[in-house]
Amino acid sequence: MATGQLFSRTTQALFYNYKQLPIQRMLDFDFLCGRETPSVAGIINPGAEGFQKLFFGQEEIAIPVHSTIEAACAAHPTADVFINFASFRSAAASSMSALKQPTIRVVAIIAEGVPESDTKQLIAYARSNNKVVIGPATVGGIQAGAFKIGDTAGTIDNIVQCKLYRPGSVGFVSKSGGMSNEMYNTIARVTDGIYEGIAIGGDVFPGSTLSDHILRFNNIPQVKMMVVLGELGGRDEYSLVEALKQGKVNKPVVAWVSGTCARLFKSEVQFGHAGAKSGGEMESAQAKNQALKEAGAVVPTSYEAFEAVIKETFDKLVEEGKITPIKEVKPPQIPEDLNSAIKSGKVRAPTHIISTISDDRGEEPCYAGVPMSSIVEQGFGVGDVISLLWFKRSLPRYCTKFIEICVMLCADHGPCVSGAHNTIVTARAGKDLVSSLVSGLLTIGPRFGGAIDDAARYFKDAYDRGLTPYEFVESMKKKGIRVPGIGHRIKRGDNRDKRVELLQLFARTNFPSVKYMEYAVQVETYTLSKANNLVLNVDGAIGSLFLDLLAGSGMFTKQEIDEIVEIGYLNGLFVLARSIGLIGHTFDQKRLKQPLYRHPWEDVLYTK
Ligand code: Q5B
Repeated sequence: MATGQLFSRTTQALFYNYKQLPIQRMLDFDFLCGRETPSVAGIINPGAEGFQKLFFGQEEIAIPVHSTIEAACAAHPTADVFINFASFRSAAASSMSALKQPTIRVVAIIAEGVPESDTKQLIAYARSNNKVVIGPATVGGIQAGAFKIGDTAGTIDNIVQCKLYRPGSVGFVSKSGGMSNEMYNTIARVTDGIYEGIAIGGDVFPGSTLSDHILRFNNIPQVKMMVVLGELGGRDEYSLVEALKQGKVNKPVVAWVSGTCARLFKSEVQFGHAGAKSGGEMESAQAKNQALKEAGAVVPTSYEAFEAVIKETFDKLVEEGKITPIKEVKPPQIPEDLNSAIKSGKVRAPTHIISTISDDRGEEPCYAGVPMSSIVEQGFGVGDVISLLWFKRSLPRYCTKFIEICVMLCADHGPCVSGAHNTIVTARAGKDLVSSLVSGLLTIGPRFGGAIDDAARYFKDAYDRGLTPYEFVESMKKKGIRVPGIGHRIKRGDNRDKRVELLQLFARTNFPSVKYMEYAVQVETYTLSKANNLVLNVDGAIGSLFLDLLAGSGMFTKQEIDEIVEIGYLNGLFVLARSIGLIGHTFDQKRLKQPLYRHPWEDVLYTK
């Protein structure tokens, strides 16, 4: 293992597998420490490329995302730490790829359950290439005031509490990541704090050992004393015992091996970590504590006494003048995320969107307050859903049935009408469903299918003002406006539109009143006397009948009816209905494998 420092205030890492929270925690730590550059240079998200937006203090930064380890290393040649958040299935392969990159020096493997044979290969490769592996099954490590791996040391509050935003004099190494958080706190209470802390991970074969890190700390001048937290199981602590015995460590080591309670159990006990099981006597916590003590480490009598001996050792170093207590600095305040501040009730923020028709936040989505399950259980139809989402109320069945009839009757009117023609041409140009549909929908307007709202507006105005059909039509003529809802390209007085007849029949049978429709029929009688094509068309029939529905259902105030007519809800019925046909025409053309459409020359008048 390389001697000395693993990290510095300029160390940058590549983060494998996009995990928003640990990356953000690293960047928050950077800000807290006053780093100038973010500690995450790039993210590797296999198969994806681009950028991820994250916060660096108050500012948002875009961190590049690379699809391969090779590409990330090439793009960030100074990033020498690889933080591997891959699952246990892919952690070994990705870690080996990273170790093989010349730019990578340290690999931290977070996953638990990496096969031991794979870990052994990683260790062998790392050692023979002078690289460092931290983990597997680790939270990582931290150099106070400089660099932090992933979730190490937990929340920002904890980091501030443990004074990890600035370096202290203690080198700490443990097996357990969870216990390292506890120890950062303990050490901060009784010393000037951590210089560097590493959790080597709880597997039987850790990538780097307790003694690897102690020997490294021994070479770092800023580290004045070391604290070790081992655990029962395995023999890792004995390499530290050997190092102590051989005099390779000349700074005080305070150590405790946890798991002394294992003796209270009659059979072999497996604790949380894969490596933490009581094996033979040598692997017991008692034996290891004894061996460490005999080798010269300061070993307390129990975990409870650990804090006191750390304090004693630190105070002694201060007394001897080997440690000069550092000047405290106040870390900057990390801006709180808006979401968590809102959640905790600390701030309020104006919303950017207001919505009153649906809500998907509960257990099931609701349309105008009606849950999906009720819609299904009560046998609601499309008409009911339209009445909830467009009119925000449950309309009587005859109304929703009328809406459904409108949708069914207007779903299509053959391939020759404007909308279908456009859709067909678009589909034959090789465009996709949405493009073909939209090109057809865009033809809906005042002449084609989109005259329903205007028909309702003009018929309502004329009827409410008591104009005779003659006065109405002639006043429109004077203004040069064609009566919306009147006239058709192929329908005639002697060839009525069947759809209009069906709608009228339904309304006469079911509506309490059809006064607006009867008025439209009188208008038609007058326009037919002028020209045989000036029939009441489907737009005019729907427009006038919807006025009757709104007025006769008793579900709308006069003001609401005026608003519906003014806003113009009713063309929506044609848009919705005709989408069904336009989608059908798109599929039809695709199914028939129709080639690119080209309009024939003979059908164009070329003139100057
Ligand atoms: N004249 C629909 O016209 C059409 C008049 C009028 C007074 C009128 C025309 C019109 C109002 C808009 C309307 C919805 C453009 C139609 C639909 C869906 C569809 C379509 C499908 C489907 C047809 C001949 C003479 C001229 C005009 C006069 C015509 N309309 N006068 N009020 N409303 N209607 N649109 O046949 O003296 O010779 O100059 O704009 O309600 O789109 O199936 O195809 O389901 O897909 O082209 O049903 O009526 O008649 O332009 O040759 O005019 O009649 O002023 O008089 P045409 P033009 P003059 S339903």
